[in-house]
Order: sequence, then C-alpha cells, then structure tokens
Amino acid sequence: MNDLSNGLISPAPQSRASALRHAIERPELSFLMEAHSGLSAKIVEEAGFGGIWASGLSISASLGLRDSNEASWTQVLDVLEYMADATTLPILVDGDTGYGNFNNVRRLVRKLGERNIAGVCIEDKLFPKTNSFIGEEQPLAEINEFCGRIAAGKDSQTSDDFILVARVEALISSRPMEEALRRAEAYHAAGADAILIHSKKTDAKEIFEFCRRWGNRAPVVIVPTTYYPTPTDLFREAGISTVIWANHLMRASIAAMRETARMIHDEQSLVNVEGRVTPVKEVFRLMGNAELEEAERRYLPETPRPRAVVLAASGGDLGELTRDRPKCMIDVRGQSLLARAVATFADSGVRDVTVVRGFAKEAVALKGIRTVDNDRFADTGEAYSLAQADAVLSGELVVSYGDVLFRNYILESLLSSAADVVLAVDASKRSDARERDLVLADHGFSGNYLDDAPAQLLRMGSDLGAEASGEWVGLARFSATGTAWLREEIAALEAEGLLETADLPLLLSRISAKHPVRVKYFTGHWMDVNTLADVADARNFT
Ligand code: SPV
Ligand code: MG
Repeated sequence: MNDLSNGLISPAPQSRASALRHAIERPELSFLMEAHSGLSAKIVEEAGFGGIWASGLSISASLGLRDSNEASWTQVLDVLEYMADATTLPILVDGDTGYGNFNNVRRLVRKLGERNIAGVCIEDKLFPKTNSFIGEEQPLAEINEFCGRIAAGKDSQTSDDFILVARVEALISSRPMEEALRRAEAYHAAGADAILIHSKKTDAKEIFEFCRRWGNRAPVVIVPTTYYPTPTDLFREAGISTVIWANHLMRASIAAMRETARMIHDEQSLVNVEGRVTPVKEVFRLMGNAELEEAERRYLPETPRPRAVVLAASGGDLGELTRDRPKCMIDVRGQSLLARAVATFADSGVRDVTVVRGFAKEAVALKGIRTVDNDRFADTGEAYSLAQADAVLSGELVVSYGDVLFRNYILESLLSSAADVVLAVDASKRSDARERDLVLADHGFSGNYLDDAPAQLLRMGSDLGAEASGEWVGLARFSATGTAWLREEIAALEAEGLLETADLPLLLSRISAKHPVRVKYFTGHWMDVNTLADVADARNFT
C-alpha cells in the first residue's frame, strides 16, 4: 500500500501535482485507484489511496456512454471538477488521445490545471478512440505527431509538477516489442514524465519484458486489468513505478446496483435490502454534513424560534379514560391529544415544546418534547404550572391548554400577529363554553369585510355571561416583549400570594390591565375536551 497520507496532501493545485510526481518518481511501488465521480473519489480517499485514476471507461459508463469519446471533453472536465472538489487526492486523468491534435492537448492541459488536476495520461491513438480491449489492431498515431501532442501538453502545463504520462498502445495493437520500446523512447524524449505500457494479455510476460528492456529510463505505469492474477510483488521486482487499478469501483457499483434493483423489483419490498445498503446517515457523514452544520452555526443569523408551553398538569375528570393519564394523553384516533398539538406546532415551526406535567406524569411520553413537573398539581392552578416552566419563559412563546385541538391556521394567525400578546377567541357563543374562559373585548366580532379594527381584551371571567364577546380557545401567543410582561405578572401574583391559585384567565386579565392584549376572533375549528361527549367529537376532528 502506498504511503502517501491524505493528511499530508493539501488541495492546492501545485501540491496535488507534486504529490502525484512524488508517487510516480519514488522508488517504491505506488497505486492509483479508479474513480469516476465525486462519490467514488471520496471512497478512494477514505480507503487510504494516495491518488486517483480518473478512468475514461468508468466516467463514460457512469454517464451511460461508450468509451469512444461520446462524452465531450468538457463534459469529462465537469466530472473531474466534482472529483477534485470531493477529495484532497491528486488525480491522474485518463485523457484518451488528448481529444484531437496538439492544439486540443494544449487546451486540455491548461483547463486541467485550472480544475486542480495533477496530471494527464494520453494514448497514442486517434480521435475518436475506442477502449483498448475492443477489437484488434487499432490504428496508432504516427510517432512524430504524437510527440507533438506530448510537447504541446508539457508546454501548456500551469504547474511545474504537472505530470504527463504517455501511453504506449503498441502491444495492444499487436505491434512488436521493438516498436513499443521505440515509441516509449520517442515519447520520453518529447517530454513525457512517465510511460504507461498497456497490455491486454492475461499474463504479464510482455510487461516484464518491456520493463527489462526499458531499464527504467522513465517511470513505468501499468494497468493489470487482464493480467490481474500476477502477484503485486512481481511488479515491485520489475521496478514498476505505479499500478493503476483501472475500473473496479465502477464495476463493483454495477454489481451492487444490479443486485439491489433485482431484489427490490422481485420482492416489492425494502425489507431484505435495508441491511445490505449503506445507511442514509453514512451518506450524510461521507458528504461532510457535520461541516455544513458547523458552518451554519458560524454564518447563519440565529433566528429565534417560538417556543410552546403546554399546560397538562391537572387530573382529568373523564372517569376511566383519565384514571391513569392526564387528558392530554387521551387517544384520539391513534394519536394522543398532545401528539396532535405537538404536530400542529411543528407544522408552524414551533419545535421547542415544553409540557408541564403533574397528574400521572409518567404517562406523558412523547418523543421530542421537554417536560417540567408541577408536583403540587392537586392544590395549585395553571399560573403556578406555567411558573414551573420558568426556564423557557423567554422570547416568543405560545401557551396552550393540554386538552385542546385546533386547526393549524388558528396558530399561524396568532404567530403572524404584530401584537405582543394575542389570544385566539371563538366568537361563536358555544352553549358548553368553559365559563372561566369567557372573554370581554372592546370590540365584538364582526363578519363585515370592511371592519378590520383589532379587538383588545378588557377582561376574562366566568361572570361575563351573555355580555361575553367570545370564548378563549386556550391558545395564546406572546412576543418577546409579551413574554416579559407574562413573567412580570407571574412575579406580581407570587408577590401577592396569588400564584398558587390563579388560573390563566386571571393572569391574562391582569396583563390586559397594564398592557394591550389583542383578541383574534375565529369561529369554530377548535375544540376542548371537557366531557366524554367531547372525546367522541374529538374522534371526528380531523
Ligand atoms: C480506462 O480506464 O479508461 C483506461 C484503461 O483507459 S483501459 O480501460 O484498460 O484501457
Ligand atoms: Mg481509457
């Protein structure tokens, strides 16, 4: 295994090129592993390789194309950019024939430098090329013409250490060894930094013969795809510089994708596949999501998010249904009232929910909520419960009873209000209204389109009777300022010895005596659960 460590390679273009140069020129055997995408490049780096072979065959195949220059060279360049961005490794690009003559090679090499690519390999064939393993006796470039491509490439490099590997296809095209050596010598003289001697034999005899006769005049690179059984130590002994494992991640991905697709198709289920595929979490890790989260903390302005406090301490009065759980945990079509309320909050971006528990507190269980306890629930009221949530009584706040269901738009409308304190009030006179939640406002509900004057709370209380403007839904929203008023009033109640007995209507009435408290009217689309009949109704509430 090559010992180029990722940590030593900085992504700067010059250092990537020098890392590749070091890998190719050092006496020990180096390895380049094929990649064809940002993802596979990351996998190569994590596996511990010191460099990448950007295979033409694999890049074409991953684009669904043949290895016959069907992808344009700029399309290949785009893939290379993703690969270079995804890793810190040096990349040796399979540049095919250089996509034309010397002039195309010049432009290619300049552009590769701009994309942070460490080197290119060009082969002595003609554009458009085809893969070396297809057909026999493919036509080769004329030696002098190919030397011109090499010289033009070297003259165009933007980094001193940029590597140009000249690939000799003579053996592939069944030309004699003498021609392979002659070509290698000419290409070396034209400026190539290394010679890739390619073979499609199933053993490495001709490769070893080439090496013997070449005598290391320039580093030798090989691609043992067809002579893969050859022990790697023999390559070391032959003095080879670099082995390219040319296409094995692309081929591995075909095998894995095929098997996964077959199973899902045949079984119409993911059940047997899930344990065989990479977990989504691992995909996030591989792509560096942790870094993005850290950057978000650094660069995104903190957007204060509204919190909610749900009051659910008191014992229920619904017989068997609330014998061992508070009302908020009553099941309504497979979901507790609390779960429904929390989901409605989440829909409106209120994700920080604190539930004040008391009666049967162990029964209040829901993922993602915080809880605080009012262990004196039996002889205290709502204001006292709310005071137990002291730690979260800051910033924008929604306060809700634990036994109400309400449509999302009611909450949305409170959240978008400009008022510092705003109550959702049902203007329809319900015959079973909770008397203590009755509301008197300075302005009654009007269905008149032109009447948009905001209503202000005058007071709440059970003595309002027919005078009431409506009934509080059990849902209030406070701006940061409104929450500060709420805290002040809780402190005032405490100072007066009233905190333990006060309910929310008293607390809200007292705030409204000092500060404006807005009333927002609705009609229907919410419900509280006070009686068994309500439970039955709730089960019809969608
Ligand atoms: C490639 O990986 O695209 C190569 C190597 O050029 S080979 O397919 O063996 O020709
Ligand atoms: Mg190729």
